[in-house]
Amino acid sequence: MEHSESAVFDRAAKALDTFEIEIPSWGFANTGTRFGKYTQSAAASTLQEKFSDAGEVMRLTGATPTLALHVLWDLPNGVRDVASVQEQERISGIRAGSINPNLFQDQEYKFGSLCNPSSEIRAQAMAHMLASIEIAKQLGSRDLSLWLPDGSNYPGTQSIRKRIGWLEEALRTAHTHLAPYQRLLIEYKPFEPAFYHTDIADWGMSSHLARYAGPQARVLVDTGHHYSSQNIEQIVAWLLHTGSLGGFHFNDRRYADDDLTLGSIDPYQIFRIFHEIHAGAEDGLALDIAFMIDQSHNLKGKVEATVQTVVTAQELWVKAALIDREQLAHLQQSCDLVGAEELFRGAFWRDVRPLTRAWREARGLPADPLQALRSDGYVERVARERRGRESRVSSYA
Ligand code: LRH
Ligand code: MN
Repeated sequence: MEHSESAVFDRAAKALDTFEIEIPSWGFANTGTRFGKYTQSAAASTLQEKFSDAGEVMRLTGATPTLALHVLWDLPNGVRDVASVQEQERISGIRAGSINPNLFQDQEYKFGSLCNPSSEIRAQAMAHMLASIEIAKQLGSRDLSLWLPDGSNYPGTQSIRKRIGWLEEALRTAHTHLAPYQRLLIEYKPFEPAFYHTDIADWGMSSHLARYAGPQARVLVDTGHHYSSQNIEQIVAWLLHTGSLGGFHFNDRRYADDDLTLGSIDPYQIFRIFHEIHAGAEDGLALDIAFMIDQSHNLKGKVEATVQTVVTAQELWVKAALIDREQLAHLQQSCDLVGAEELFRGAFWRDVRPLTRAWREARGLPADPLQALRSDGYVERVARERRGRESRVSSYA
């Protein structure tokens, strides 16, 4: 790999030019934990406000052209709300991204949705899945991103294998309703809200269900959905190798599914994941990976936390892009452990902020998006406009 300053900048610019990350509408809403929700006057609660905030993040970063939508939170009237989403797309210049069904709020889903022992309730859940796919079709959204809270809290209280059978059939049926360009992303999570078994608990279960459902189904990796001792980049390597990686929900955590901002606890984790992806691309793997953020900003300013997250993701993406993988391959082949580690970790230590700043200036973007946000008055303006509506807290967490 060439190491001249211009070659390094070109490599960084090439990586940043193709780096896009989707932001979640729910990241702009008032959220909290079961112990409390600390509302913010600038928080978004309407579709217009969520698309407006997404537009501000795109204006400052140039890397977030799409907004993930959660059906019951953003389209409470189902397909009838598609026109209002399209209206906001026109006004904000932000496109609707992945469509996320809500199979975790209705009282009927106490014992599960697609895995519920009641065939009536399974049918109700399937109806919501198909309505979500129809919404995605009308919006031209490619990804139907599915997370199920389904599971149980006590041993012996549910048939795990019966639930697998119901799930296989449901996802295969859903797959038959996808348009040819669409994908079904299957997100796994080891626990919460279920605390004995979760029906889609790990990458193996999600991979099987994707294969069983059909060729347009893939695995979605939420970085917060792993036991703390799990090697997530190894899972990513396996999913790249088996061609079943569809996308990521990026966030960070110290303990469980904490949904903290990306890179706030373990930035090296995301760097190691990004390395696997760059390596896969350089080895010619046909990659089609949706990068998405899935966080809840309970304490940080919501637009600020989102801009901070995008900037951090861009920096970690460039650090990993600048690894001299040719040289690394030699050191790995010769088992020069310290040599390989120093090269690998050295890329992580590298301060790439001068490169990302120069790339932004070259693309007509603010060199420091966070600083630009702090001085452009957007948050103060929307806080004035939205003051007095803090109480409208979304039902998320
Ligand atoms: C579940 C999850 C899922 C979403 C929700 C907002 O923990 O990660 O992706 O539906 O958060
Ligand atoms: Mn998620």
